[in-house]
Amino acid sequence: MSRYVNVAMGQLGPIQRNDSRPQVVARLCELMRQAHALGAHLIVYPELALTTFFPRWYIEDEHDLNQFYERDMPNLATEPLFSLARSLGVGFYLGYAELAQEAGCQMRYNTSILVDRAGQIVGKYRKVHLPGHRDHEPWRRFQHLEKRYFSPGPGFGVTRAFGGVVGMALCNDRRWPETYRVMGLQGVELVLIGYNTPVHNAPAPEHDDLSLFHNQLSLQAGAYQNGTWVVGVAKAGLEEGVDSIGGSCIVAPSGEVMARCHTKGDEMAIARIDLDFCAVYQRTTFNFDLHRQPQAYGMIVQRKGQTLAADGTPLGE
Ligand code: ING
Repeated sequence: MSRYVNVAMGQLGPIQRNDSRPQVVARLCELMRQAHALGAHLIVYPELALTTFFPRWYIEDEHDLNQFYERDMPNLATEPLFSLARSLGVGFYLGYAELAQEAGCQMRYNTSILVDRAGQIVGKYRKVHLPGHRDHEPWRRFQHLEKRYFSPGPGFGVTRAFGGVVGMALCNDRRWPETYRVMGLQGVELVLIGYNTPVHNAPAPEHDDLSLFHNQLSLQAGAYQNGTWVVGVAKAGLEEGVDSIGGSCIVAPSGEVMARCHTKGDEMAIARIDLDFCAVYQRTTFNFDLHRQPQAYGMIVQRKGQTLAADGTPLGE
């Protein structure tokens, strides 16, 4: 008897700076209702899905910065989403900026949670790969200050939920093969990834025309090379003058795109996911126990960056 999960993408269009959390939560609830009408068990929302993508600004005032973070989850603003989840029996993945108190210290994380069909938080992830930069770089059309506004999380775990093994990642994580492999080694069958990806990448503008391609390539590679389902969901469109890609899609363990969104606004699309299909790849081509050679991979963990180039010059960042 196959283990099916009906998974919906809850893609968001832009969230402008002055859009209130109640306004945004109402949009998330509308997407959940649409997903429920088509039989969804789970809906995946984007990264930082409660606010505008504020790392695009250099914000000096800590009080101004803190307004983009959640201290508690659920909280007053998100409670309607949790209670709708409970009443409809639809779980969700939600990305948000987390302000945490750890051993008396205030910590900031780019966080996602996994909520089950009873509306209970069953998993929490803190983004490991923080792209961008730490200091104000006025030469850029817009900033990307995730290294300033967040601390990296401890790693990639998995959660038993929705009848299978579910993992989470956030945005830039999807570009790094290590993300999927660490979860693959834990038997992941469904990886959920929200993202905010500007079309323009200031350090490498020649990538801009390929931003949708690189998004899909990363999701497909991660899925195929670990025999897992991967769901990538965007916050898309023109947000505070910055255009971000759409490209939300659901990728099968074969690497095939099974469902996608086709707009850059709020859009729900759904796929019937067969978790048992993972075995078709995890028990054959990507049978890690049979085929992997960890003794050959030591460099992957021992080194952070590349060594010197052949001519002895240090390689760029
Ligand atoms: N955004 C982008 C992402 O990795 C980026 C940052 C864009 C990196 C384009 C490289 C190229 O999709 C976030 N939020 O990580």
